[in-house]
Amino acid sequence: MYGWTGRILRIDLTREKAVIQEYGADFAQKYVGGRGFAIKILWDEVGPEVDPLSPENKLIAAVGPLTGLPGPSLGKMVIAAKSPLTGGYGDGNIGTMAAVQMKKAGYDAIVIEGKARRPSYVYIEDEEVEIKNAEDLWGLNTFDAERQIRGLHGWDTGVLSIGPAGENLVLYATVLSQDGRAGGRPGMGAVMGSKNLKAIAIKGTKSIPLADPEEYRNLARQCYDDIRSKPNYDFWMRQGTMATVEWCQENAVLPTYNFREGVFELARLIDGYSMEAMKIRQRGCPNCNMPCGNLVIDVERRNSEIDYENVAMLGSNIGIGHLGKVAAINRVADEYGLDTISLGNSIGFAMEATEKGLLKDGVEWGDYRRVRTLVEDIAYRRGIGDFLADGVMRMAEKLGGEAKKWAMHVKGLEISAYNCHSAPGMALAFGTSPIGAHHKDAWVISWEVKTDRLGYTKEKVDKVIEFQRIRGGMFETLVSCRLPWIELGFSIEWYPKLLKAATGVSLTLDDIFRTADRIYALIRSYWVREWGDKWSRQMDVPPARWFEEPPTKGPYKGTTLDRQGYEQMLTQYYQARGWDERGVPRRSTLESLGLADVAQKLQQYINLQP
Ligand code: PTT
Ligand code: SF4
Repeated sequence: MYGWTGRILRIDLTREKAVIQEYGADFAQKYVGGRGFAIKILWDEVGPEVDPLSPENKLIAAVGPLTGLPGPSLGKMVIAAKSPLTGGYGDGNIGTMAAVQMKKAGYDAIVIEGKARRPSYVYIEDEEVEIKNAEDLWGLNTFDAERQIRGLHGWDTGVLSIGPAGENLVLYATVLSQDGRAGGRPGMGAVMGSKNLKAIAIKGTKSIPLADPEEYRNLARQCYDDIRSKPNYDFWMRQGTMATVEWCQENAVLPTYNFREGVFELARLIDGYSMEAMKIRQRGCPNCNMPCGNLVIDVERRNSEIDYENVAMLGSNIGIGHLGKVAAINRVADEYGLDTISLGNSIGFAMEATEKGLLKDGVEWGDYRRVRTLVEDIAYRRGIGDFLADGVMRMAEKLGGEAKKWAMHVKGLEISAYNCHSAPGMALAFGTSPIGAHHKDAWVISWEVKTDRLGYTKEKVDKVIEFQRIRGGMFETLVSCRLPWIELGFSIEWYPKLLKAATGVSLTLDDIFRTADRIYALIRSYWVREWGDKWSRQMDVPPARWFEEPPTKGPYKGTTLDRQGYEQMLTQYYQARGWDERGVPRRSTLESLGLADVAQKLQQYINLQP
């Protein structure tokens, strides 16, 4: 095979053994890579009996046929496991040298199971795999841990590490790399911590064989040139994702005060222009010629790499209108290894609970000093921090009463930074996202605000599915960054060409979308198997706040989602996907996607409709 390495490295931390598993072209073409490989392995090997924080859970790092090649924004990797936060399928996408090195070491996926008997890290150099003592690294933040590991193994080593949050099993602990790249929102860092695994360090020395190297080089050069020539390239290089703050404020979708409002009175102070005034430089993932990591100096005079989601969730959503302070909170979240989106949600929820008199010694809106210490308390599960460390779904269960109405999550994963009182299509995207409420699979909101914004239409349902196929399907399996397409209008037609030159395999976009549908059906089957007869379509419905509590400010003041309209779109979504009215894939759908074996197994857990 070309493009693919045809090899999966399996590491058992309990038995201290590593084996290489080979796979063939059929598997490669059926699941492509990244998320496709991850869900197939989890479906086959990690069932409902497995506690996500037990040695039996498997942590999967997976790349795709384009990852690591010299080409635009191809330095990314999927990190997946059964999620301790949601109990379902969890993954994230991180830009890191580890992705490139993994491919050069000759692996498409690394699967880690078991639990090391003491704090350890895994060092991989081509076929050499060592489980090394990490007692001296345990307790270090992610920046220091990575620096020490690279000091030992060379500065070109790709490193994925966790901080104290992962070690202390904070349910939204994430995995960090390169001082500010983060991936695995649904607790992939906690899964590493539960395995006593501080880090994965990887180096590869091989070249990646290509089907048509010359054609590939030509195409890659054209792609880089095309990206650089886009009209909004210069502005992107100035602000990156931070331009979204202004856009969200203008469109009244900026999450504010725990998603109560869509506009923030201090938005101007945390937007892309404020960031530009503080920016010292920019950096990004390997192979990217449109780097989006904006580095600023925070109020503690340290560097912090900020993106839109971090700033909205740790700024407007918790009432902090000072970018230097937001950046300082973001910096410590990166050091401790906490997902900023779930963190901003958990703090926002605690602030609202304090305001409502439900939480003693809580935290007030906008109280930077208290938040700064609280983040540390969360990472070490100290005092009230322990309560926040489990995420908003569990916080609401503990508070009881009406609290679940304003616990902003879907399936246990906290909602990312778009307020949807007046965006039904985006609400559906959050509701049906395969990992819980994340925007990565279908960011339809930018299209929605330009169309029939308040409508509950089939067109919106189709748009959600179209985006899920491209974003959640194509980009998460190839594995490549989606931002050139979204932000600069780089055409998706390039990808089948790159794939053909790299692998020799001709797949049209429609072929790729069919694979995406297969992966979606498999992920949905995974969720249903986990939940069994407790599964219901209510798991695809966003929190009551958006249906019942209208915002009090901005152009969409007084607007809420319409429950009937939402349910109607959800039914249309299920029909379009070939799932039944409960949101369970039909037997015929699974069979037509080449998943007859999955149908057979799923039938043991829930009655499948034909
Ligand atoms: C992603 C989520 C996002 S989405 C952001 S900002 W964004 C937050 N970033 C965090 C961070 O930083 N530190 C931290 N401690 N926690 C964080 N949590 C949040 O995680 C990121 C970019 C961005 S910036 C986005 S949109 C795109 N996401 C992609 C994706 O999902 N798939 C893909 N094929 N390409 C993508 N390109 C873009 O990558 P999760 P990164 Mg990320 C400081 O991980 O779990 O998917 O959640 O990986 O390398 O940092 O790049 O406005
Ligand atoms: Fe990484 Fe940003 Fe470049 Fe995407 S655009 S590859 S996230 S630096």
